[in-house]
Amino acid sequence: MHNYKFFIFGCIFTSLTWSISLFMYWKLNSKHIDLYSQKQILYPRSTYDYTNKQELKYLKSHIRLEELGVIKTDNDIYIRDKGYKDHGFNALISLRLGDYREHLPDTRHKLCSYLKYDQNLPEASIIICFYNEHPQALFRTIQSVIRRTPYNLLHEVILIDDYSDHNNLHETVNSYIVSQNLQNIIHLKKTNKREGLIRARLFGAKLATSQILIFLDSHVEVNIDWIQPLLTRVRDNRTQIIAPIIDIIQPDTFDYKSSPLVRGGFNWGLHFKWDSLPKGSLITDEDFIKPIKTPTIAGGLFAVDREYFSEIGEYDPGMNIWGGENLELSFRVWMCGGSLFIEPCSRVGHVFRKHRPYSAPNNEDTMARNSLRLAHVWLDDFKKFFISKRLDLINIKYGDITERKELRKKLGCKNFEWYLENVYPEILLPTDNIENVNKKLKIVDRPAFQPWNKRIRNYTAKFLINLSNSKLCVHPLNGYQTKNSKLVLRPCIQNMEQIWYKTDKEELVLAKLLCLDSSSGKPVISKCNEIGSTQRWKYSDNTETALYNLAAGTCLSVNIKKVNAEIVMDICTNESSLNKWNLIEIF
Ligand code: LR7
Ligand code: MN
Repeated sequence: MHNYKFFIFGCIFTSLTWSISLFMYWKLNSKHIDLYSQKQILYPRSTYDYTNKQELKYLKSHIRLEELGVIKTDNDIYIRDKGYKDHGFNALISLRLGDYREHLPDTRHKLCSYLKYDQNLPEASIIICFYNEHPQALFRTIQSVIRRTPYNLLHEVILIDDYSDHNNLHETVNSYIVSQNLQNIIHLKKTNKREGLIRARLFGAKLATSQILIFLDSHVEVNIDWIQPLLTRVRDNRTQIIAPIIDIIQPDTFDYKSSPLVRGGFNWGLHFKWDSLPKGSLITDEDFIKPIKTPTIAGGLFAVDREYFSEIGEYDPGMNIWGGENLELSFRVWMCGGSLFIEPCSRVGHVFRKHRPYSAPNNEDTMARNSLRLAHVWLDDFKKFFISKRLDLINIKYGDITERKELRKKLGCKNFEWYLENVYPEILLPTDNIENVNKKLKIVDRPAFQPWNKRIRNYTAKFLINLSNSKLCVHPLNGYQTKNSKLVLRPCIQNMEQIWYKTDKEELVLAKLLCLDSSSGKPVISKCNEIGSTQRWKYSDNTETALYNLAAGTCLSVNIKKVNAEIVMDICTNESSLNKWNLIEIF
């Protein structure tokens, strides 16, 4: 009996201690979560309310992102097309996404989520400069930073408006900051004239006050726990500059896609490019979370110790508007005693636009100017490879570079040959003989990855596209092999001209050759570009279905039901029978 009592007490005592320790453990671990949600209360947000779901029912598409591009009015078309022109992406979707998206895929390797970061990392000043940015793209950049950065690690966000001249952009951004009650953390400043991203960032860096600077482009979304790996490494070694993995935000749909682990390189045109990792770099799971030593960084997103940034010579203030500063910084850091790494557990999505939507004053080729500057300061004899590739630049003025040359001397930097041999030994030189080339090619797996690499196509079905209640099918006007051929209605016939192959990436490939594409406003068949969007088509059924294009936000239609009627893209309505199709399967 006695023993039994002890046993009961024992049980109660053990469970109590367990509960207390579990509670303590939970309390400690949730510390950063608490701070995080406190922030959410401090900074309430508005999100885009998509109310008109009724109209979309017949598409039977349940993914919100896919509905966001739907065109309903002429004004929608205007917003979309002006957006492509002014920003290089689908601004209708950007607008409707609003200022924050809660759910981004966690694109990190699974081991990253088990890492515990030090709670007392140094604080960061985030510097974002922008020129005529689409407001919602900028707001998402800001909100993603505010909401996905632990409260105690975010010292300030410094927004530099590089003398934007789009309608009241500065005012719009300013009122947004006030309306969100973010004045204490976001400092918005404007340059006195258009400076370009290099001098705009220098201006921002001068205002920053915390130990670590993080530069971001104005159209990014930072992902879960993005900042901790960057801060940890810069704190542990102040001469390392650390970049995240740059995930891909697709410009037509704003789909967020994971990027593989790659590193930065360059070619003799002095263009940045991505390279594969050396063979054997990624074998065990742990390999996927190790920092990646990189010869160059892309330039837009990186963390650096503020004092080190200044010691090493910041940026070359003689560089204009855009281009080259990323390679200049990369060469300088490696040659003058620092190093560059990519942290695979830090992920930031960046909108890869269809084209650069702005030019420089007087149409200056600033990439050429800036590349000449960096070649003359840093490349030693190797600059001949660049110059001989770009004889067209011979008369271009690149300004005075004395100060940058002095900086190189003052810092006692190593030469470019050292850099090539020690940091980027696999780069091919125009003077390499066959033997050398083969030796270098063995270091890495080639061809190197680019986000839009070729892939193997998987076909999942094949069919004719028949206009409902008719005997007419979609047919290429100039033959199935002709790129950019328009499409018309012709009597249905089972041959190469009319058999469409559906792929697992939602493309429709005519005769396994060219893809149905909405990119030029009118549907055409064009080279399959492997990045989807204008070539991605949604349908709900095989009969009486709409064929909805994800990037266009409109549906495949005709204006009249007759032979040779042109196929067009039109607003998706349920009433019209001129946009309903039967997909007649062929086995
Ligand atoms: O005159 C200007 N003033 C500015 O403030 C021109 C641009 N900007 C701003 C602009 O709004 C943006 O926020 O500067 C930022 C970068 O300009 P982008 O987005 O036009 O550059 P990018 O993404 O096309 O190009 C890449 O290369 C550039 C070379 O100068 C910069 O280093 C960019 O930061 C860099 N972007 C990235 O590294 C993101 C990943 C791309 C890749 C690969
Ligand atoms: Mn960019």
